[in-house]
Amino acid sequence: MAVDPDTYKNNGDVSTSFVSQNEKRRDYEWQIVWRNVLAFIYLHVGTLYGLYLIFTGQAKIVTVFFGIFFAITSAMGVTAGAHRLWAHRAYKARWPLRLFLAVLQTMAFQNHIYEWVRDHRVHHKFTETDADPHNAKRGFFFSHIGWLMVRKHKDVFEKGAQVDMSDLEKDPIVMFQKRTYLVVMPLLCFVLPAWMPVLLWNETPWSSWYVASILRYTLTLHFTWLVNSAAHIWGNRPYDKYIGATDNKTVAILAFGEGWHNYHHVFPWDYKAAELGNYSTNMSTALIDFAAKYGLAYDLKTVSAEMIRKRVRRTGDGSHPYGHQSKDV
Ligand code: ST9
Ligand code: ZN
Ligand code: ZN
Repeated sequence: MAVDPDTYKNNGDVSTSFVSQNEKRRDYEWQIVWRNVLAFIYLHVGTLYGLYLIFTGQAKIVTVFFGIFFAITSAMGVTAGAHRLWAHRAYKARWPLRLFLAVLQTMAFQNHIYEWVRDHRVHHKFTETDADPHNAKRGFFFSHIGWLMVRKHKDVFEKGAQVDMSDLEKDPIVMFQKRTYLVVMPLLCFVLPAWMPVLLWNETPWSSWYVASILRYTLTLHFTWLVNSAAHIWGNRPYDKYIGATDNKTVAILAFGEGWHNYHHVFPWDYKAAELGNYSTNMSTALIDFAAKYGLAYDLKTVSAEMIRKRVRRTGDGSHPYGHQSKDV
Protein backbone atom coordinates (compact mmCIF):
# COMPACT_ATOMS: atom_id res chain seq x y z
CA MET A 1 0.00 0.00 0.00
CA ALA A 2 1.24 3.44 -0.87
CA VAL A 3 1.81 5.45 2.28
CA ASP A 4 1.20 9.16 2.39
CA PRO A 5 4.31 10.49 4.12
CA ASP A 6 2.40 13.43 5.56
CA THR A 7 0.51 11.08 7.82
CA TYR A 8 3.72 10.48 9.71
CA LYS A 9 3.88 14.06 10.84
CA ASN A 10 3.23 14.55 14.49
CA ASN A 11 0.27 16.84 13.91
CA GLY A 12 -2.30 15.03 15.93
CA ASP A 13 -4.72 14.21 13.09
CA VAL A 14 -3.41 10.76 12.33
CA SER A 15 -5.43 7.68 13.23
CA THR A 16 -3.74 5.67 15.96
CA SER A 17 -4.26 2.36 14.22
CA PHE A 18 -2.63 3.68 11.07
CA VAL A 19 0.39 4.84 13.02
CA SER A 20 0.75 1.55 14.91
CA GLN A 21 0.49 -0.47 11.70
CA ASN A 22 3.23 1.53 10.15
CA GLU A 23 5.37 2.43 13.14
CA LYS A 24 7.61 -0.58 12.74
CA ARG A 25 8.12 0.05 9.09
CA ARG A 26 8.89 3.69 9.83
CA ASP A 27 11.59 2.61 12.28
CA TYR A 28 13.46 0.48 9.84
CA GLU A 29 12.84 1.88 6.39
CA TRP A 30 14.10 5.15 5.05
CA GLN A 31 11.61 7.07 2.95
CA ILE A 32 13.66 8.86 0.38
CA VAL A 33 12.58 12.39 -0.53
CA TRP A 34 13.42 12.45 -4.23
CA ARG A 35 12.86 16.19 -4.56
CA ASN A 36 15.78 16.78 -2.19
CA VAL A 37 17.95 14.08 -3.78
CA LEU A 38 17.51 15.71 -7.19
CA ALA A 39 18.19 19.16 -5.75
CA PHE A 40 21.44 17.96 -4.16
CA ILE A 41 22.50 16.25 -7.41
CA TYR A 42 21.92 19.51 -9.28
CA LEU A 43 23.85 21.49 -6.64
CA HIS A 44 26.85 19.15 -6.84
CA VAL A 45 26.96 18.95 -10.63
CA GLY A 46 26.60 22.75 -10.69
CA THR A 47 29.41 23.07 -8.14
CA LEU A 48 31.77 21.01 -10.34
CA TYR A 49 30.80 23.17 -13.28
CA GLY A 50 31.44 26.32 -11.20
CA LEU A 51 34.93 25.01 -10.39
CA TYR A 52 35.49 24.34 -14.10
CA LEU A 53 34.50 27.94 -14.90
CA ILE A 54 36.97 29.21 -12.29
CA PHE A 55 39.91 27.01 -13.26
CA THR A 56 39.49 27.65 -16.99
CA GLY A 57 39.48 31.41 -16.31
CA GLN A 58 35.96 31.88 -17.65
CA ALA A 59 34.69 33.31 -14.37
CA LYS A 60 36.18 36.62 -13.23
CA ILE A 61 38.40 36.50 -10.16
CA VAL A 62 36.36 39.27 -8.55
CA THR A 63 33.32 36.98 -8.77
CA VAL A 64 35.26 34.34 -6.84
CA PHE A 65 36.15 36.84 -4.11
CA PHE A 66 32.55 38.01 -4.03
CA GLY A 67 31.43 34.38 -3.57
CA ILE A 68 33.85 33.96 -0.65
CA PHE A 69 32.64 37.21 0.93
CA PHE A 70 29.02 36.15 0.52
CA ALA A 71 29.76 32.72 2.02
CA ILE A 72 31.43 34.24 5.08
CA THR A 73 28.73 36.81 5.76
CA SER A 74 25.87 34.34 5.30
CA ALA A 75 27.68 31.84 7.56
CA MET A 76 27.76 34.47 10.34
CA GLY A 77 23.97 34.49 10.23
CA VAL A 78 24.05 30.77 11.01
CA THR A 79 26.83 30.71 13.62
CA ALA A 80 26.40 33.98 15.52
CA GLY A 81 22.68 34.12 14.72
CA ALA A 82 20.71 30.87 14.43
CA HIS A 83 23.17 28.90 16.53
CA ARG A 84 24.60 30.98 19.37
CA LEU A 85 21.89 33.64 19.69
CA TRP A 86 18.62 31.89 18.84
CA ALA A 87 19.27 28.19 19.53
CA HIS A 88 21.34 28.61 22.71
CA ARG A 89 20.54 32.13 23.95
CA ALA A 90 24.27 32.46 24.69
CA TYR A 91 23.96 36.24 24.49
CA LYS A 92 21.27 38.84 23.93
CA ALA A 93 21.00 41.06 20.90
CA ARG A 94 19.20 44.33 20.24
CA TRP A 95 16.76 44.34 17.35
CA PRO A 96 19.10 45.92 14.71
CA LEU A 97 21.60 43.10 15.27
CA ARG A 98 18.84 40.49 15.26
CA LEU A 99 17.50 41.87 12.00
CA PHE A 100 21.00 41.92 10.47
CA LEU A 101 21.67 38.31 11.55
CA ALA A 102 18.27 37.16 10.29
CA VAL A 103 19.03 38.66 6.87
CA LEU A 104 22.43 36.93 6.80
CA GLN A 105 20.87 33.64 7.93
CA THR A 106 18.30 33.91 5.12
CA MET A 107 21.16 34.34 2.64
CA ALA A 108 22.52 30.96 3.84
CA PHE A 109 19.30 28.91 3.15
CA GLN A 110 19.64 26.38 5.91
CA ASN A 111 15.90 26.51 6.61
CA HIS A 112 14.31 29.40 8.48
CA ILE A 113 15.54 30.22 11.98
CA TYR A 114 12.57 28.59 13.73
CA GLU A 115 13.07 25.23 11.97
CA TRP A 116 16.86 25.40 12.25
CA VAL A 117 16.65 26.06 16.00
CA ARG A 118 14.01 23.36 16.59
CA ASP A 119 16.19 20.72 14.90
CA HIS A 120 19.28 21.96 16.73
CA ARG A 121 17.66 21.96 20.18
CA VAL A 122 16.45 18.42 19.53
CA HIS A 123 19.98 17.49 18.47
CA HIS A 124 21.38 18.76 21.80
CA LYS A 125 18.64 17.27 23.95
CA PHE A 126 18.69 13.81 22.37
CA THR A 127 22.19 13.66 20.88
CA GLU A 128 23.01 10.52 18.90
CA THR A 129 19.66 8.84 19.48
CA ASP A 130 16.83 8.26 17.00
CA ALA A 131 15.35 11.58 18.10
CA ASP A 132 18.46 13.42 16.88
CA PRO A 133 17.63 14.62 13.33
CA HIS A 134 21.23 13.97 12.17
CA ASN A 135 22.11 11.11 14.49
CA ALA A 136 25.85 10.48 13.92
CA LYS A 137 25.44 6.87 15.04
CA ARG A 138 23.91 6.27 11.61
CA GLY A 139 27.26 7.05 10.02
CA PHE A 140 29.06 9.87 8.24
CA PHE A 141 26.81 10.06 5.18
CA PHE A 142 23.57 10.22 7.14
CA SER A 143 24.75 12.84 9.63
CA HIS A 144 26.38 14.91 6.88
CA ILE A 145 23.77 15.10 4.11
CA GLY A 146 21.66 11.92 4.13
CA TRP A 147 19.31 13.18 6.86
CA LEU A 148 18.10 15.88 4.47
CA MET A 149 17.17 13.30 1.84
CA VAL A 150 14.85 11.13 3.92
CA ARG A 151 11.83 11.69 6.13
CA LYS A 152 12.65 12.09 9.80
CA HIS A 153 12.49 9.27 12.32
CA LYS A 154 9.22 9.32 14.28
CA ASP A 155 11.19 9.98 17.50
CA VAL A 156 12.27 13.35 16.09
CA PHE A 157 8.62 14.43 15.90
CA GLU A 158 7.58 12.81 19.17
CA LYS A 159 10.48 13.88 21.35
CA GLY A 160 10.94 17.13 19.41
CA ALA A 161 7.44 18.13 20.53
CA GLN A 162 8.88 18.45 24.07
CA VAL A 163 11.24 21.21 23.03
CA ASP A 164 10.22 24.67 24.21
CA MET A 165 10.15 27.15 21.33
CA SER A 166 8.15 29.88 23.09
CA ASP A 167 11.12 32.28 23.17
CA LEU A 168 11.32 32.25 19.37
CA GLU A 169 7.57 32.57 19.04
CA LYS A 170 7.89 35.85 20.95
CA ASP A 171 10.57 37.23 18.62
CA PRO A 172 8.84 39.20 15.83
CA ILE A 173 11.91 39.09 13.61
CA VAL A 174 12.07 35.28 13.74
CA MET A 175 8.35 34.94 13.08
CA PHE A 176 8.42 37.47 10.24
CA GLN A 177 11.29 35.56 8.61
CA LYS A 178 9.30 32.30 8.99
CA ARG A 179 6.24 33.81 7.29
CA THR A 180 8.12 35.38 4.39
CA TYR A 181 10.85 32.74 3.96
CA LEU A 182 9.63 31.08 0.77
CA VAL A 183 9.70 34.39 -1.06
CA VAL A 184 12.66 36.17 0.52
CA MET A 185 15.08 33.21 0.80
CA PRO A 186 15.38 32.50 -2.97
CA LEU A 187 15.92 36.21 -3.58
CA LEU A 188 18.68 36.56 -0.96
CA CYS A 189 20.37 33.17 -1.36
CA PHE A 190 20.30 32.76 -5.14
CA VAL A 191 19.03 35.78 -7.10
CA LEU A 192 20.98 38.51 -5.29
CA PRO A 193 24.44 36.86 -5.48
CA ALA A 194 23.86 35.90 -9.12
CA TRP A 195 22.67 39.37 -10.08
CA MET A 196 25.26 41.58 -8.31
CA PRO A 197 28.34 40.42 -10.31
CA VAL A 198 26.41 40.93 -13.57
CA LEU A 199 25.35 44.40 -12.52
CA LEU A 200 28.57 45.57 -10.90
CA TRP A 201 31.40 44.11 -13.00
CA ASN A 202 29.74 42.68 -16.10
CA GLU A 203 30.12 39.04 -15.18
CA THR A 204 28.19 36.67 -17.45
CA PRO A 205 24.90 35.52 -15.85
CA TRP A 206 26.05 31.92 -16.43
CA SER A 207 29.33 32.28 -14.45
CA SER A 208 27.62 34.38 -11.84
CA TRP A 209 24.95 31.74 -11.23
CA TYR A 210 27.30 28.76 -11.04
CA VAL A 211 30.09 30.43 -9.04
CA ALA A 212 28.47 33.00 -6.74
CA SER A 213 25.18 31.16 -6.21
CA ILE A 214 25.52 27.40 -6.67
CA LEU A 215 29.19 26.75 -5.80
CA ARG A 216 29.17 29.22 -2.93
CA TYR A 217 25.96 27.79 -1.46
CA THR A 218 27.00 24.15 -1.76
CA LEU A 219 30.40 24.68 -0.14
CA THR A 220 28.85 26.62 2.73
CA LEU A 221 26.45 23.73 3.32
CA HIS A 222 29.29 21.20 3.40
CA PHE A 223 31.33 23.27 5.88
CA THR A 224 28.26 23.46 8.11
CA TRP A 225 27.42 19.78 7.78
CA LEU A 226 30.98 18.86 8.85
CA VAL A 227 29.99 19.97 12.36
CA ASN A 228 27.27 17.31 12.42
CA SER A 229 29.38 14.59 10.78
CA ALA A 230 33.18 15.00 11.20
CA ALA A 231 32.91 16.78 14.57
CA HIS A 232 30.84 13.86 15.88
CA ILE A 233 33.36 11.27 14.65
CA TRP A 234 36.99 12.49 14.43
CA GLY A 235 38.93 14.57 16.95
CA ASN A 236 39.66 14.89 20.66
CA ARG A 237 37.24 14.79 23.55
CA PRO A 238 39.08 16.99 26.07
CA TYR A 239 35.99 17.85 28.11
CA ASP A 240 33.88 14.68 27.97
CA LYS A 241 35.15 11.39 26.60
CA TYR A 242 31.73 9.78 27.08
CA ILE A 243 29.96 11.77 24.34
CA GLY A 244 30.30 11.53 20.56
CA ALA A 245 31.03 15.21 19.84
CA THR A 246 34.69 16.08 19.25
CA ASP A 247 36.97 19.10 19.10
CA ASN A 248 38.15 19.28 15.50
CA LYS A 249 40.37 22.20 14.50
CA THR A 250 39.88 21.80 10.74
CA VAL A 251 36.13 21.95 11.18
CA ALA A 252 36.53 24.92 13.55
CA ILE A 253 38.33 26.88 10.85
CA LEU A 254 35.94 25.90 8.05
CA ALA A 255 32.85 26.50 10.18
CA PHE A 256 33.97 29.79 11.74
CA GLY A 257 34.48 28.54 15.27
CA GLU A 258 31.85 25.80 15.45
CA GLY A 259 34.21 22.83 15.35
CA TRP A 260 35.08 22.92 19.08
CA HIS A 261 32.13 20.66 19.35
CA ASN A 262 33.09 18.55 22.37
CA TYR A 263 33.34 21.78 24.37
CA HIS A 264 30.10 23.05 22.84
CA HIS A 265 28.07 19.97 23.78
CA VAL A 266 29.35 20.20 27.36
CA PHE A 267 28.91 23.99 27.72
CA PRO A 268 26.33 24.94 25.06
CA TRP A 269 25.55 28.30 26.67
CA ASP A 270 29.06 29.73 26.11
CA TYR A 271 28.75 32.46 23.42
CA LYS A 272 32.27 31.56 22.15
CA ALA A 273 31.29 27.89 21.63
CA ALA A 274 34.91 27.19 22.56
CA GLU A 275 37.39 27.56 25.39
CA LEU A 276 40.66 27.84 23.50
CA GLY A 277 41.70 29.24 20.15
CA ASN A 278 41.55 32.82 18.95
CA TYR A 279 39.58 34.84 16.43
CA SER A 280 41.31 33.12 13.50
CA THR A 281 39.60 29.87 14.43
CA ASN A 282 36.46 31.57 15.69
CA MET A 283 35.34 34.44 13.49
CA SER A 284 31.83 34.24 14.93
CA THR A 285 33.16 35.20 18.38
CA ALA A 286 34.96 38.16 16.80
CA LEU A 287 31.66 39.37 15.33
CA ILE A 288 29.79 39.03 18.65
CA ASP A 289 32.61 40.80 20.56
CA PHE A 290 32.58 43.59 17.99
CA ALA A 291 28.79 43.96 18.32
CA ALA A 292 29.14 43.96 22.12
CA LYS A 293 31.58 46.89 21.91
CA TYR A 294 28.82 48.98 20.37
CA GLY A 295 26.12 47.74 22.76
CA LEU A 296 24.29 45.70 20.11
CA ALA A 297 25.11 42.41 21.84
CA TYR A 298 25.01 42.11 25.64
CA ASP A 299 24.78 39.59 28.49
CA LEU A 300 27.44 37.43 26.84
CA LYS A 301 27.50 34.10 28.74
CA THR A 302 30.68 32.14 29.25
CA VAL A 303 32.14 29.50 31.57
CA SER A 304 34.64 30.04 34.37
CA ALA A 305 38.13 28.56 34.03
CA GLU A 306 37.59 26.72 37.30
CA MET A 307 34.41 25.04 36.09
CA ILE A 308 36.12 23.96 32.87
CA ARG A 309 39.14 22.64 34.80
CA LYS A 310 36.94 20.52 37.06
CA ARG A 311 35.05 19.08 34.12
CA VAL A 312 38.24 18.30 32.20
CA ARG A 313 39.64 16.43 35.18
CA ARG A 314 36.43 14.53 35.79
CA THR A 315 35.46 13.40 32.30
CA GLY A 316 38.12 14.56 29.80
CA ASP A 317 40.07 12.15 27.59
CA GLY A 318 43.43 13.59 28.71
CA SER A 319 44.08 15.58 25.52
CA HIS A 320 43.53 18.91 27.30
CA PRO A 321 46.53 20.57 29.02
CA TYR A 322 44.56 20.47 32.31
CA GLY A 323 44.05 16.78 31.79
CA HIS A 324 47.78 16.18 31.81
CA GLN A 325 48.20 18.29 34.95
CA SER A 326 45.56 16.29 36.73
CA LYS A 327 47.59 13.12 36.33
CA ASP A 328 50.43 14.74 38.33
CA VAL A 329 48.25 16.13 41.10
C1 ST9 B 1 20.59 22.54 6.25
C2 ST9 B 1 20.51 22.61 7.73
O1 ST9 B 1 21.55 22.32 5.65
C3 ST9 B 1 21.86 22.47 8.32
C4 ST9 B 1 21.80 22.44 9.80
C5 ST9 B 1 23.16 22.17 10.36
C6 ST9 B 1 23.20 22.29 11.82
C7 ST9 B 1 24.63 22.30 12.27
C8 ST9 B 1 24.70 22.59 13.70
C9 ST9 B 1 26.10 22.76 14.16
C10 ST9 B 1 26.41 24.05 14.83
C11 ST9 B 1 26.38 25.24 13.95
C12 ST9 B 1 27.35 25.21 12.86
C13 ST9 B 1 27.20 26.33 11.88
C14 ST9 B 1 28.39 26.32 10.95
C15 ST9 B 1 28.20 27.27 9.81
C16 ST9 B 1 29.45 27.31 8.96
C17 ST9 B 1 29.22 27.84 7.63
C18 ST9 B 1 30.46 27.84 6.76
N1 ST9 B 1 11.09 18.91 16.51
O2 ST9 B 1 11.04 18.58 8.59
P1 ST9 B 1 9.69 18.02 8.25
C19 ST9 B 1 7.50 18.13 12.94
S1 ST9 B 1 19.07 22.82 5.39
C20 ST9 B 1 9.75 18.90 16.62
O3 ST9 B 1 9.08 18.48 6.95
P2 ST9 B 1 9.79 15.34 7.19
C21 ST9 B 1 6.83 19.50 12.75
O4 ST9 B 1 5.51 19.43 13.17
C22 ST9 B 1 19.54 22.74 3.73
N2 ST9 B 1 8.93 18.69 15.58
O5 ST9 B 1 9.76 16.43 8.35
C23 ST9 B 1 6.96 19.69 11.26
O6 ST9 B 1 6.00 20.54 10.73
P3 ST9 B 1 6.21 22.15 10.74
C24 ST9 B 1 18.46 23.18 2.84
C25 ST9 B 1 9.49 18.47 14.39
O7 ST9 B 1 8.47 15.34 6.51
C26 ST9 B 1 6.71 18.28 10.75
O8 ST9 B 1 7.26 17.42 11.73
N3 ST9 B 1 17.18 22.60 3.15
C27 ST9 B 1 10.87 18.48 14.21
O9 ST9 B 1 10.26 14.08 7.79
C28 ST9 B 1 7.33 18.02 9.41
O10 ST9 B 1 8.73 18.36 9.45
C29 ST9 B 1 16.84 21.36 2.78
O11 ST9 B 1 17.60 20.62 2.23
C30 ST9 B 1 11.69 18.71 15.32
N4 ST9 B 1 13.02 18.75 15.25
O12 ST9 B 1 10.86 15.91 6.16
C31 ST9 B 1 15.39 20.93 3.10
N5 ST9 B 1 11.14 18.27 12.92
O13 ST9 B 1 7.60 22.44 10.20
C32 ST9 B 1 15.46 20.22 4.33
C33 ST9 B 1 9.96 18.12 12.30
O14 ST9 B 1 5.15 22.67 9.85
N6 ST9 B 1 14.23 19.68 4.85
N7 ST9 B 1 8.94 18.25 13.19
O15 ST9 B 1 6.06 22.58 12.16
C34 ST9 B 1 13.33 18.83 4.30
O16 ST9 B 1 13.14 18.74 3.09
C35 ST9 B 1 12.56 18.01 5.29
O17 ST9 B 1 12.73 18.57 6.57
C36 ST9 B 1 13.04 16.53 5.30
C37 ST9 B 1 12.26 15.80 6.41
C38 ST9 B 1 12.74 15.85 3.98
C39 ST9 B 1 14.53 16.44 5.64
ZN1 ZN C 1 26.48 18.16 17.76
ZN1 ZN D 1 24.64 23.94 19.46
